[in-house]
Amino acid sequence: MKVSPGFSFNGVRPVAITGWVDWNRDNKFERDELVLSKVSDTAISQPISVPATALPGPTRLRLILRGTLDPNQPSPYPEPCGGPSPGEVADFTLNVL
Ligand SMILES: [Ca+2]
Repeated sequence: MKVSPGFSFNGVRPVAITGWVDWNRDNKFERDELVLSKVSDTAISQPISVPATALPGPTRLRLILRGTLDPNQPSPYPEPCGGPSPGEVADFTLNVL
């Protein structure tokens, strides 16, 4: 997987990038489903290993980008269902074979 943060959040760079995959398709992102957590202002590539327990079929991938200089956040990495501020959340579909 390659992620390119193409913009900043109110001039805040770099950004924290997290990725989650709902491998067991239970509509929850559990701690062991975190596949990416990096701070960068350039494109990053991250290999993803599909766990043997992953269910085949359409699977949700969530990417969250958040500005890392928010003084109200104790960690640059947001939770999968938390609102990144400033930031952006996007969901994609992986087809697990
Ligand atoms: Ca899950």
